[in-house]
Amino acid sequence: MAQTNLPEVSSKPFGQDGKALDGVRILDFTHVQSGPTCTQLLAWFGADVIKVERPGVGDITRGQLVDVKGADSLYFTMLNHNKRSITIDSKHKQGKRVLDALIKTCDVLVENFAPGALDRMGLTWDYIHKLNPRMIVASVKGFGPGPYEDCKVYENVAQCAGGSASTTGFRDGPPLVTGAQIGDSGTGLHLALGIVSALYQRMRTGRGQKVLCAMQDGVLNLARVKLRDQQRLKAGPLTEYSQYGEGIPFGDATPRAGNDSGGGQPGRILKCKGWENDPNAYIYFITQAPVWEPICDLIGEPTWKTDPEFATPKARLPKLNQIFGRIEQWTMTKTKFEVMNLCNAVDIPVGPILSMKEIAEEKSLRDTGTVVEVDHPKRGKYLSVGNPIKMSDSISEVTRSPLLGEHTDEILKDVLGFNPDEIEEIKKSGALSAPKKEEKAA
Ligand code: CAO
Repeated sequence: MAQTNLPEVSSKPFGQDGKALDGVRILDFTHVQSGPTCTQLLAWFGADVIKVERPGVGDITRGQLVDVKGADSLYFTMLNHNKRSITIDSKHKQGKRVLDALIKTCDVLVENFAPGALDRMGLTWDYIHKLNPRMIVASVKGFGPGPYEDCKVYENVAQCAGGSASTTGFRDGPPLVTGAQIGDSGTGLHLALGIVSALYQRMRTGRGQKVLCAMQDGVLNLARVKLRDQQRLKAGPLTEYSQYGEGIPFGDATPRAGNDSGGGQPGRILKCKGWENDPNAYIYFITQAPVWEPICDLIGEPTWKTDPEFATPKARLPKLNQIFGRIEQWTMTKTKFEVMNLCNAVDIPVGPILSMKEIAEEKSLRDTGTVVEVDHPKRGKYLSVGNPIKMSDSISEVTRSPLLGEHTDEILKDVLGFNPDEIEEIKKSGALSAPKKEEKAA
């Protein structure tokens, strides 16, 4: 066994011996999407996440894309479950006092401010490390060190800079960004892994460290197969790309591959019954080599099983348009779910194009807690995505996002141990509340 200094094996039933990150306290200085995704995951694993927000305003997303007047937006509520909120003006002297106390008591500070903003608050690594040498300081930035390190970055900027946009879309169309938030949520996921690893290393070293995830790096990590293809170009055309079969020469950079599969198994999105009126009546169909024969039988082309023009994957590569055209003639006679049932029965991998409406209504996703209904005092019931990482001994429950500053008092008293006089003094200073209108105007 690799580790010998572990405690006794728990005798409690699985799921009843606390959560994975019980006892870990996070000073959550994140906003918008990338950072909040990370701290939400940590909260689901049991960490006590204390979100620090600017008095009166809070995370800017609270008021963005508002659908229920007077309530926090879905943008905010869906990214900040299971957290507590405290309002602090981080540039106010008394605000700094509260922040210092938080730094001393927390294990991790997570932030995704614009480059330099944390330093401008006086919270440099040296300052934090001196106050609490055990603290892990985790940051999302747009770019790592280099020519662009000072740039502010949002999702689509990262998708473009990380190689995703140049390789997404159709060859004869412009670069495309994807709907999945690989720049924001993807980088938040990467950061969460860095934090958990740093916590693990701290058990050995006793000290904290800096953890940095640049969004460009996170996107590139997810687009790794496209850098693979970039290097393969030197050895000749990328035969699994449709443009090879179409006789279109390759340039010097990985091209956009439309809906071609990124692996060695050719795949396409094909129309299904009803496509004329339903924008999602499509299915992803993969002509995986081991199931070529069942495919031929299903689509009514049994001779293709033995015809040397079609029988081997190599022979099929230049004819993918013809082959998928024939398969589509068949899929167009069935709904996407009928195709799914018929194909899965003979182990042909296919993916129905599910709309968000269908996903929201899918019972199995509700049953596993991947889609959850959450109640909120100001907006009522809404749907959210629960923890996609399921653990048998650390069960996630999704609780609603906090109202702005909802936990300010309990954090000052219970977490930081300030006495009533100190709390009064801090509050009176204005460090925890929005400036009055006249002060703002002045
Ligand atoms: N009290 C006082 N001031 C506060 C505060 C608080 N509680 N919280 C934030 N602020 C201040 C910051 O100190 C900063 O002030 P200065 O610029 O004067 O130092 C100011 O608010 C604005 O912070 P910001 O620059 O981070 O915010 P922005 O809206 O201008 O930029 C974003 C947003 C996302 C582009 C930028 O934060 C960024 O590039 N972050 C890193 C990359 C990232 O995470 N991007 C993904 C965003 S998710 O889509």
